[in-house]
Amino acid sequence: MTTRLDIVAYTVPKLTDYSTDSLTQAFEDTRRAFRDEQSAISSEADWKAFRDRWMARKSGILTQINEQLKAAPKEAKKELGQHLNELKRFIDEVTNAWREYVEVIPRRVAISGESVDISLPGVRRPIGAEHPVTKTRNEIVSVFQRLGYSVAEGPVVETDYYNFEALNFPPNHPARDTQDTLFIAGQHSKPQRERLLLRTHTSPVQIRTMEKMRPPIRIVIPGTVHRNDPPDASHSPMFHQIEGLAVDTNITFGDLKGTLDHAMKALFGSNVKTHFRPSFFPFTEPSAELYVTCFICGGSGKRGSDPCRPCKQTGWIEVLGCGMVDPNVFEFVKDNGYDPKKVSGFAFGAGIDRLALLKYGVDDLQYFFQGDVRFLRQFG
Ligand code: 2NL
Repeated sequence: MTTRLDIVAYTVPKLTDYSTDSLTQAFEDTRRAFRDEQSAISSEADWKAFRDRWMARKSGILTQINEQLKAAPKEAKKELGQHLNELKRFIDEVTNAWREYVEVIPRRVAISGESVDISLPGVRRPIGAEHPVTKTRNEIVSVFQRLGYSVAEGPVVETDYYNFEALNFPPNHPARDTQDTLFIAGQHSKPQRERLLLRTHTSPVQIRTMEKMRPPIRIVIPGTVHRNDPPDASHSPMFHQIEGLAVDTNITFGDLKGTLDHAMKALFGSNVKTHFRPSFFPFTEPSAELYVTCFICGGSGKRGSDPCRPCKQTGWIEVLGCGMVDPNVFEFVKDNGYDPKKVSGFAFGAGIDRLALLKYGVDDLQYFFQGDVRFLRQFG
């Protein structure tokens, strides 16, 4: 059968030059040919011929390109393979859309108004990709689940009591000023501790969990938090945190160090080193910032002859804050078995978004919240 495809038919060139430029050009030509042929389809017969030409197992164009991959010199195989995979994805997407248009819809139209043919295939929905923040969150959660931690969650709209007071931020204490809080309007008639706000950290859930569960406990709490920060490359009024808490008899700073050192090796690779530097948080005493050797430059502070930006040439990256739970915090949940004379605990908190930026080498936080599939599908 003669179809309009013959006019623009494409033949796979024999590759002799495996340089990056030449491979990129060859695959660009292939994609252009594919698009040209596809735009020439005007009937179901065209569609079938087109599908066979590109997809047929035996000598379709994709198969022919695959043959070339086998024949390619070893050094070029990886790059050629990447190009081929990208081409396959592209072709799959287009052909699936066409199959829907040419095969499924006409059959559905033909039966409409009569009965429903339940043997028809369903509408194919494109498969999404896991969001990089979700991916990072799940990885961290898994590491702690393997250590026996449970996952707890709690409300995003919180009271002043759970977000500040029970975490050892007394009313009017300057520590509250370090977080620019978003309050629900019109609550001045309420006592301060009952006023509602968007939680500025996930810590309130730890208090809520301690009210419900007696020690010993091991929990991690992932979730969204809000602060009144204008959006830029490293800030967003909504972002994600994960916090952890372990309370038992005789929990020491050594347990904190061992647990977090293990977690960092599980997340960033067994060769990272950890470093604890004294810090301050209202709810822990002593408090520390945890640094890991920069997983971008391997701790050297340099990328080739350029300075390493993520670690500012120090070779170390700050990943989270941590410390031993302040006895003042336990006082608020003392009646449920958390007498600071009998139990001790450690806690930590990390910004998931920041870790995801570092992990995936993304240079602007805003990409995470724009929902652009061209960005998101790169993490599929
Ligand atoms: C950071 C630091 C931290 C905690 C969070 C916590 C919670 C309770 C008691 C004690 Cl209920 N501590 N959480 C402790 C130390 C640090 O977060 O920089 N987060 C992004």
